[in-house]
Amino acid sequence: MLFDKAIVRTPGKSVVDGIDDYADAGKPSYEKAVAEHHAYVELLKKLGIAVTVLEPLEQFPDSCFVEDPAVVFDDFAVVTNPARSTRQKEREFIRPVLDQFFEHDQIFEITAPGTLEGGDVMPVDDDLIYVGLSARTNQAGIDQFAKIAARFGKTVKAVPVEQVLHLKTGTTYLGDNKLLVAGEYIDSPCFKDFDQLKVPAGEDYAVNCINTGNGVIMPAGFPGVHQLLAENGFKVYETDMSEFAKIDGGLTCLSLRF
Ligand code: CIR
Repeated sequence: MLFDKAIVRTPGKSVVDGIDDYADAGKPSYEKAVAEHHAYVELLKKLGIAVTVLEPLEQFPDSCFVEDPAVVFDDFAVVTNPARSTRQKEREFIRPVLDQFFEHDQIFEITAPGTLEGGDVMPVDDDLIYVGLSARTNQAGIDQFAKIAARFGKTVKAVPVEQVLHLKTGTTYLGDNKLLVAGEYIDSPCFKDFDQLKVPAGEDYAVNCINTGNGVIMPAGFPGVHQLLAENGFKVYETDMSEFAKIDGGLTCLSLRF
């Protein structure tokens, strides 16, 4: 098992107004989003994860994407500084939650002019973390994060994100040197030392997967990625993400895992 705890936040009715910079596929249905979220939580539980479910925050349409305002590891946590104004104050609501799991001196903060969102943070082993330099995460944010991570013996490598929202919208790490890659990260020199599992054309959304250690969770409806994961020896679990996909959200965005 790669993690045994997860924190999630139930979507509020305002989820229909979540930021949609990329998908352009209409507004999500609140009822369907809640049902999909519930199924996601149940699947995590079934795979042995202890899930903390937070109350909806109606004033923040994107607050179910709890991965962005914080980054968590076994021994420290970072409250980030989300770039978009409608998301910035989510940090104030995640801090008290982190206080339940971490000591005061294990919690750090990214501050202006630094911006950083958890969707850009991809740990690949115990001491290496890739961080996307994206529309949401700037160099000042990466520099602050790298200093914090260094205190815990971790090295940060910055990777440009040009065509997608966050780094993990384009690649996710499955463990054992296996990297699922799509679009701009296929054959990218940044990741040349990994065994690249290349997402077939038209299935880029499904690059955002979660390896729980007891199986890989992937979004429903992408047979090419399902086959790719199965061929590589992973037990695969699909869950419907249709409503979150409409506001650029993937599987990893919906939880903090540690
Ligand atoms: C946003 O644009 O901020 C949300 N609509 C989607 C956030 C997705 N988060 C993630 O990939 N970690």
